[in-house]
Amino acid sequence: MKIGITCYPTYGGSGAVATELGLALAARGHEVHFVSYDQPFRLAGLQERVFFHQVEMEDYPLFEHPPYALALAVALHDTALRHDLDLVHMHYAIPHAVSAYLARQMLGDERGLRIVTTLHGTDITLVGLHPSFHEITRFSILGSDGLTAVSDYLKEQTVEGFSVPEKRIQVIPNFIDTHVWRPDRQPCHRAKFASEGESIVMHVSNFRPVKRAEDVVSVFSRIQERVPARLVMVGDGPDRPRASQLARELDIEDRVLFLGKHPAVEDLLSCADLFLLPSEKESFGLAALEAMASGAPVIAARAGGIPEVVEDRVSGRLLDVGDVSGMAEAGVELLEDKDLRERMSSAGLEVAQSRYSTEIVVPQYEAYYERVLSS
Ligand code: GMT
Repeated sequence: MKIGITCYPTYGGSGAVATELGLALAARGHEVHFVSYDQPFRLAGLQERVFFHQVEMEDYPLFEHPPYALALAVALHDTALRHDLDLVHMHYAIPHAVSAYLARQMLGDERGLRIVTTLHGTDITLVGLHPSFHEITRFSILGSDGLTAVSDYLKEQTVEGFSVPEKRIQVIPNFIDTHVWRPDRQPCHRAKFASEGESIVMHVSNFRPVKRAEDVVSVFSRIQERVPARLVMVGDGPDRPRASQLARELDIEDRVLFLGKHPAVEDLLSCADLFLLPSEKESFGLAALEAMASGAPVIAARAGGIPEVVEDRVSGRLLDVGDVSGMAEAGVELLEDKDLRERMSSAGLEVAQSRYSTEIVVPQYEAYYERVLSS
């Protein structure tokens, strides 16, 4: 197949999944064309059958808000025409599904370009619900030929919030390359973050308010009062300054390391003893899956689709959103009990490998594409 893929190229789960999907599809013999305003962050180096087309934007003074959706539609139209694409796969509905719809209209019916849209999270649970986006989001997702959601939770939210018929949405979960995300990954940076006898607690996110980064710091603050530990915060975003300010206020600044954006998070997660994800909303929680595949038990909020990935008391612990003391208690219990930690680590690894590996999930997308193309 000849497939176009559009995603947000910056740091974030939807861009990571879209890129890994494209690379895996190309490795399986398909031709993949990424179309975006920048090269997706995980698209490094050259790979056979993989192409990148940058969306060109005119910097015109009248455009206080440059119309990216239109420029993307033109780029999708152009790529579909020049490379004879069979389908375009849009990751995150806003504005990508709208641009794909426009590109298909511009191509005309006889060209028969198919559109698959994957709903990832706040396109449905937050931004898409806003009155300024709700109707166009509904229109464009209903106008897609195929619709996938990354969890049952997100499918339910789409049915409820956008009156999309249930049977129109196929759940295909996120996935990770278990050869890359693994507990025995080398080099291990452990000694850079903690001294002998200290545990490493980790958090990876884009530090948006939904991630509750300050809860991470508060939970850790209570943990380190009882267990020698360090907190490694990976990623960047709007709430990072508040989280680091809180670490100062709690007088644990010297025990918390803010690494910022890191090009190889897989090298970091394999040294984590515990992963914290106290998000308020999370349609799936790709970071939790990456932690599990890296052998780190997860303490997370019982929010959104997280319980579909992390099983309470099996691969980690789930607590109510904002239950800082409960999360800290669970963290201390895990870090103090090596057997419990190892049991949860093995259980998480097992789930990651048996349900969420590239080998298991990518064929689900291929089969879905075939269905869409033959419908
Ligand atoms: O939905 C967003 O705001 C961004 C998006 C992203 O690009 O990281 O996150 C969502 O998609 C990820 C990949 O499918 C999921 O793992 C995240 O849980 C989801 N984020 C939220 O639902 C907040």
